[in-house]
Amino acid sequence: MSNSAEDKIASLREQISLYNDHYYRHDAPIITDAEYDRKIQQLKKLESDYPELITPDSPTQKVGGAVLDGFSKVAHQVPMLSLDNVFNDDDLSDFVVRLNKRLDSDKELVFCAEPKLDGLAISLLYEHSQLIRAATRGDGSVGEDVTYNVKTIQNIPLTLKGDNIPEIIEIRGEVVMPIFAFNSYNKKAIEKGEKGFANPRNAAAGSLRQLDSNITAKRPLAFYSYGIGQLNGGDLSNSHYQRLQQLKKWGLPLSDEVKTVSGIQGCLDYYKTLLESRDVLPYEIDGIVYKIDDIELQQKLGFISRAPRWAIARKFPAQEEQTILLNVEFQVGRTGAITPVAILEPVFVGGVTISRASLHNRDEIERLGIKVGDTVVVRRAADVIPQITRSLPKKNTLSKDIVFPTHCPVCGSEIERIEGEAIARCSGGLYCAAQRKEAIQYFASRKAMNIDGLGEKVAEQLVDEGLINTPADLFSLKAEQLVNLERMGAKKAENLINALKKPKKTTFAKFLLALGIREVGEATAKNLAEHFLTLDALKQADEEELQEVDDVGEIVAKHIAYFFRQPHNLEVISALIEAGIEWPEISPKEQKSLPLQNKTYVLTGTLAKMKRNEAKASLQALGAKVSGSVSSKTDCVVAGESAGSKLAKAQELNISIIDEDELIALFTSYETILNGN
Ligand code: JCF
Repeated sequence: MSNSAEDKIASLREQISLYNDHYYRHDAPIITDAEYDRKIQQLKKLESDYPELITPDSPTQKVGGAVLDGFSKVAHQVPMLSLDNVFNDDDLSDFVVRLNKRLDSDKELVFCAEPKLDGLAISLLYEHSQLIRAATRGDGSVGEDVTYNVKTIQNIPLTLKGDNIPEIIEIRGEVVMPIFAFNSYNKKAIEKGEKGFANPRNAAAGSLRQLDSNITAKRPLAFYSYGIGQLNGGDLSNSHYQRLQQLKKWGLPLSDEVKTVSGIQGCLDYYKTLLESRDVLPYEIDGIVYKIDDIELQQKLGFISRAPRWAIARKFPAQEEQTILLNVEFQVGRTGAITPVAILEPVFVGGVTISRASLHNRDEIERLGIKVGDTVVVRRAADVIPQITRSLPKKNTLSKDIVFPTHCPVCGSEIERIEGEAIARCSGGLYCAAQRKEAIQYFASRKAMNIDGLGEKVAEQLVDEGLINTPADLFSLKAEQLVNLERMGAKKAENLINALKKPKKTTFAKFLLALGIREVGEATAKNLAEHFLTLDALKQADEEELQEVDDVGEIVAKHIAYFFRQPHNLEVISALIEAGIEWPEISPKEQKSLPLQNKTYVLTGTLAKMKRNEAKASLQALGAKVSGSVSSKTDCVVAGESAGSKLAKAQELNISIIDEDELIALFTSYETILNGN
């Protein structure tokens, strides 16, 4: 016997016992299930090589659960066992072959097959049809009394209904949080700034093991039966499958997927079918459970310390693996959105090797609380993009904070993050190479500069070939430069050059739209043009003045002001004007003459009879500017309830002040204008 085997065994047992503690006692695993299974397999292998080292307290010999303080203890009359696992078809076949040998029979064995739900095992004790006690599995002999909590689970009947109900029957099954419920619960938790659960299994276990059943009652849990423990009376079938169907008739929930299958091939086929429908099941499953269907054969086979000999779990490939976060890169999208991307030590999960995963945005990084160097969990469900779902406790004390850049990694422009928005963006706009294609395409689009023959493909080629960097460069293109582009030719090139002559005569509104300022669409561009009349006036407007424009709120005003502060954008604008783009001046006379033309109003305090937005819109409809602060330029202050410093300032500056009723009277007198007549 090698000393190192003994050491390895001791070390594995110690590790596993720590993992068990976190998983079963705290409902907060510190490694993935896949990693845990590998540790158990390693230990099993060593123990089978050195059977003299097996001890009854080895994690391979006992059920891993724990009993929490605060719950009453329940002794299970019939031990609540766990299951042995296999991870491939060969080991599953070996299991069936072994059973045939043990039973000294070569008849094809019939199995009851079912999905292995990833939740928490529970025992429900019914006496005279009444649910009198519910318990967790605990260590298999002693569990926790969770009767009050379990009674809040909607699909568990408090009374069994039907014929031939045994005097005493203990039903065993799994409590889960259905995936749909888990997702919506977590979404809400995250919106509230809470952490959410790592996965549906933790959600179920954490919800059920609450000392306050009011908390459990608020959690969307569900139960599915898988077997019977203690049993007195009744006259049950000798088939495990038929017994489960009987439970269903008495009102107990049963998974729709439970089936009987025959022999090795039957087991393999069932596995394949269920693996394919894994993602459409309402609950998370981590494998298949096969049980000998004949109860007499089950009894003949009996069990070893922690698991029955007549059952096996065939695990599915893991959807979650752990790996190291090596670095975080920041990508710039076509709209300037900055996306942090996790660079991972490559890991095989869900059938593919993953080395990168989007971290979405800064909020997500904060929520995950991850640092470079951390061990993270990567999840990849079939056909879903890989996600980092959580970080595991630090192994690496040298972890480094993820630093969000202040400047665009592509063009060096400042990165802008509007308060209340999750996405940070490069402010480079027209100047940033990452955004060039998008910007040029938008510039040329029908509703903006309307350049015929300049669609997505051509814009891409022009940028990729280095023929243009900004929309201004479009106007110095020569036909000779275009003819060699793919699918272009002389005729098309000439057409495009001709088309580029036309948009030079445009309107101020279309020009503004073409600049692609964030959140400035057609309507806003038109309002801006009509309000400011000239490009210079617009460039100089501050956020407050911008908000005087119809439809321009705080955020849009920020975007506009920001855009015109960027030197790169001003350069592109100058180049465009120099290239000959022009528009007819909008004469102030074209504006409708309105009663409050050139008057500036300030709204302050609380309005009781109308919304502030409505008041603002009506004032603007009458031609007034509505400003956020009182100055010598203010013509009138509307003071609502508990108006404060702005009212005082108006008094100080001797500005005319009206109350809400006077404002309403004003609106009434201009009713015809406000109603659009
Ligand atoms: O779905 C399960 N997690 C599950 C666990 C299903 C079963 O039929 C089980 C089990 C644990 C022990 N059967 C046993 C005997």
